[in-house]
Amino acid sequence: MGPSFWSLCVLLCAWTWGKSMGLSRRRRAWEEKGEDGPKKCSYTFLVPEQKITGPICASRGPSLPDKDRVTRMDIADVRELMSKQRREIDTLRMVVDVDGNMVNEMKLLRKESRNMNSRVTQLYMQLLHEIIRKRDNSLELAQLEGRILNATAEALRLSARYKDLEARFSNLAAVVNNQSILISALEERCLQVYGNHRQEPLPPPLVQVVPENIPVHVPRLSNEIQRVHGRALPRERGSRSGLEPTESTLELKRPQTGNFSSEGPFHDCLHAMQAGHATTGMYLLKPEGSDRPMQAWCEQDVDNGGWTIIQRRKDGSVNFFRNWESYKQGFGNIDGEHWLGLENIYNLGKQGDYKLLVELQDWMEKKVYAAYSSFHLEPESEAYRLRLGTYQGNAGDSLTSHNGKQFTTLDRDKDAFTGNCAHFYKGGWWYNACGQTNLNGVWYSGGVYRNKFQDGIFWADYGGGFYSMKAVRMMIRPID
Ligand SMILES: [Ca+2]
Repeated sequence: MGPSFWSLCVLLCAWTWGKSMGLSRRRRAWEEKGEDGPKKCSYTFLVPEQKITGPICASRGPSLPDKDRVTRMDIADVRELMSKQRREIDTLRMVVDVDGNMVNEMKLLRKESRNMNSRVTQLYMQLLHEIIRKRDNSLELAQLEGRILNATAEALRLSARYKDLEARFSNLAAVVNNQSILISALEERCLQVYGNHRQEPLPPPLVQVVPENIPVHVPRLSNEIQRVHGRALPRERGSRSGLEPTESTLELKRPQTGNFSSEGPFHDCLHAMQAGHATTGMYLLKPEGSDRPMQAWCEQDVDNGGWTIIQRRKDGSVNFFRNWESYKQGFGNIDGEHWLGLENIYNLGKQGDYKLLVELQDWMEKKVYAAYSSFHLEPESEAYRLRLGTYQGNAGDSLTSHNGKQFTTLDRDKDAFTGNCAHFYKGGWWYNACGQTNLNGVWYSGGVYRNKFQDGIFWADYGGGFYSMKAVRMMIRPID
């Protein structure tokens, strides 16, 4: 259908619409006048085809009255309403979308909340576990403290008991000492009363000095026990029962182990140290004016070093009950027990002004010392008379009473006693009658010993006459 057709239709409609309007006005006039109108006729309207976007209500029934007819205004209203509803729908859809996002977020938040809850639960369980563990630790600590307290109380009790035993032992040792003295006196009286014609020399008086505190060693072994285990002791070792004097002179042997300096000879150990030999050990010495070298042990660590060892006791491995020649030449092992020799000591001492240090060690490993400000020996023609300076130390002065005395051995009696002190004291020494110390006596294991004579390695001012030292060293050094 072309545009001319649509134009024709519009014109026809306009014409018919004008006629109908005129007729309708005339009909209303007729109706107002109460007259019957002209004959009814029907009209056909051709309207342009329209694009319907919304719902259309159509009725197939009888034609609606005018007031019920759909007009353009109604359609526009409907369209406006529809568009409004559409906008509202869009709005609602957007709201729905937003709500959907919120729902997702809520879901995520709920999931996160669940995770947090499980984490909180886990932490709570851990906390409970920690609390229980700490409570257990507290209990354990309390138990440990209790045990420590018990152990401390036990230690205190044992300490008190030990002190008590120590005091009782000191008393007993003093009693033993006194009884030994008493027994000796009784024996002497017995001999006098009943007349003994064997012409045995009277023993020397026993040392009366018994300090209040005798060094205590646990377990304390007596010389009796020592004899029971005699096979464990060196053959040379002195013992009361089988002790015989030794006449041979032991050569001073080079030790198999230990320090040994091949340099030298030096005048003394201080000379060796000043020559750069600061290591304690064995050195070759040759005092000035002496025609023969000797081996000696140099102590370079004690008291600034430079000390020449002239005598050493430590384990009873060497017999010190020897004759004059042996004491003159020296004997023993330089790295163990030995006597450097009176002639060597004399040669060392005449080089200058020397001092003497006596180091004593008891059976509790305690060390004490006695130092003398000067020391030298007179020549053999004077039987190596001892010349000492003043005492200083913590062992007590038991050697000054021997100052000015000559040396006595079993075969050369130079002491002030009627008999020979070397016979009773089982050694060689600058005996008086017989004296306050006997460092070349018999090495007794355990400290306190019991014997008819005081022949142990005693230092009367430290331990009394019946306490034998575990270790002794005598050393000399030029005065600074
Ligand atoms: Ca004598």
